[in-house]
Amino acid sequence: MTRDHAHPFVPYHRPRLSVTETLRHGEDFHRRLDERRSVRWFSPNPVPLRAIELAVQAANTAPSGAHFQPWTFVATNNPDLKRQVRAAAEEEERRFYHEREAPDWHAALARLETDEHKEFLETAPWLVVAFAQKSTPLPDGSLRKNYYVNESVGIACGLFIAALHEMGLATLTHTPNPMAFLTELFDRPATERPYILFPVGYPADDCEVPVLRRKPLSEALVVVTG
Ligand code: IYR
Repeated sequence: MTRDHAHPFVPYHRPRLSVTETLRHGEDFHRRLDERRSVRWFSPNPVPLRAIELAVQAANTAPSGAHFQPWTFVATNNPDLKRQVRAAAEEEERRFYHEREAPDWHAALARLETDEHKEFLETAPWLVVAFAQKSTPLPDGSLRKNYYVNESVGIACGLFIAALHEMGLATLTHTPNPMAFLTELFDRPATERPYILFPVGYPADDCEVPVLRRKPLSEALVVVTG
């Protein structure tokens, strides 16, 4: 295909798999992803920074609105900072669980047996916060508006989670409510807002997860044949 491009394009080729191989790759990938669970009990064993870098590199391959890549991942293994994050998150969560009128939430969350105690925010060797950039300051001092920020950062976070899982690491998509305290603690600009807080580490040896079932494909996929 030859077009007169105003911007540089390069050919894009992927190895053409046979149909059998196509399906085998899909089955293998699904089988591995299906072993992932959100974890709330972490081993304190250290995780090298390189593992976090690799997961963020995977996240950084996400498609994004206008390819503006509107995310920043901020990682810390600083015990003092983790303690401050935990204290602030638990204060918000105490309000959520005890003071706010949230009966619908409480019923929906019952089987997860979550409460306001967030020990994992200190036990997990790393905390990684995904920040969403509503706009991005450019070198010339102007502010670029970003598009489809939620979708873009959501996809990046999905890839981040999958990459951690591939490395045998675990995480939790933790969203203390509200999360504004993270902007301050991590000294992020006002153009960014905290999106998801990920504790990252190996699951604790005695880690348990609630018994949940994934909805069957028949509920997840509607096929309209032509
Ligand atoms: N943010 C609270 C409550 C909570 C909300 C949802 I939706 C969950 O799937 C799990 C928990 C907490 O982290 O405990």
